[in-house]
Amino acid sequence: MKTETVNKILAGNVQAASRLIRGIEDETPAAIAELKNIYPHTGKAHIVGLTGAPGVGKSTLIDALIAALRKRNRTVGVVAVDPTSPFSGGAILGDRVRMQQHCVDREVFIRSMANRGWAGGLARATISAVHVMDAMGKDIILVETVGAGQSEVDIARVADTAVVILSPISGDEMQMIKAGIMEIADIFVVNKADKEGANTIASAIQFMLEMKPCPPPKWKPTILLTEAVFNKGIEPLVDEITRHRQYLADSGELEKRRKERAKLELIEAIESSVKSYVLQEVASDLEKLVDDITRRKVDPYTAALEIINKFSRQLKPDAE
Ligand SMILES: Nc1nc2c(ncn2[C@@H]2O[C@H](COP(=O)(O)OP(=O)(O)O)[C@@H](O)[C@H]2O)c(=O)[nH]1
Ligand SMILES: [Mg+2]
Repeated sequence: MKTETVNKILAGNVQAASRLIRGIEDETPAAIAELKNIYPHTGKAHIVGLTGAPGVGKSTLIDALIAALRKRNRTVGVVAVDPTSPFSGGAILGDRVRMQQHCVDREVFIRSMANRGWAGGLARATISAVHVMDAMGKDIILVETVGAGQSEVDIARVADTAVVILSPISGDEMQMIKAGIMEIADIFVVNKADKEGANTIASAIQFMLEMKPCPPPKWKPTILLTEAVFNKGIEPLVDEITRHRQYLADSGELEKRRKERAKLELIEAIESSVKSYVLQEVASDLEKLVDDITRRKVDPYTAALEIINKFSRQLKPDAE
């Protein structure tokens, strides 16, 4: 259905898009319903995830990438998932301020997602914001996430192309390797190459890549050195991102990745709908069950199974 909001978003209207994303963050029913109308208009953008520990230079790099992409006449969307201080409850302002220079450019749309502490919602809100920007017609959408298992947003679940960023002074390489983040990288960036130790990190990544299992993967990740703050190494990064998109399309991998993501999104949607439906239905019994569990009359798993069994009997009246 083409509502007024949809028409505005398809035309690239920033206010309408912002309003919808805010609605999705707040999980208002109207915004969730509007997503349904947006969805048929998505799937065109190249979604690029940029992940790395705090301070490696992701935002600075994105800033430089925006400028380089605009020079190539590509329209850009940015979704920044910020780590949130549990005290302030707000997104870190720095990112917004730093990327502000592009705000006047109509072809660039930037949103910082604030994690207000709701479980599982951040991933969903992020993916939805990506969908909105996709519908707006952005050619490329950059998603900034904090890596190393600190974020609930897994870029592999959002992005077509995963860029993993390290820096010589972050000292988080081992952590990244442990967290399995290296495996999802399509492109490696060693930022702050102006600092000592960049080549050491690049060699360590190279060494690790050579230990990849047989048969070797079709796509061999490249390791690029950048100095985001001095705008160095940005053009080769844009080239590599573009090359990866081409590889995805040519190899059939794009289709495969998008299918996997659609499946994850579906499963997540089922989980959350079933959960809210069941909880609503058993609301009156919940208190009693909780009491029973607290008194050790029943364990949580058996109690959960009993609820589920009750539902499946309702769904299949002939069973039993
Ligand atoms: N020396 C140096 N500093 C950089 C470089 N890129 C970013 N920085 C600085 O590193 C700090 C963290 O950058 P930021 O983009 O906020 O990192 P993020 O947390 O990964 O988004 C800032 O003070 C940047 O100016 C670089 O290439 N070289
Ligand atoms: Mg940042």
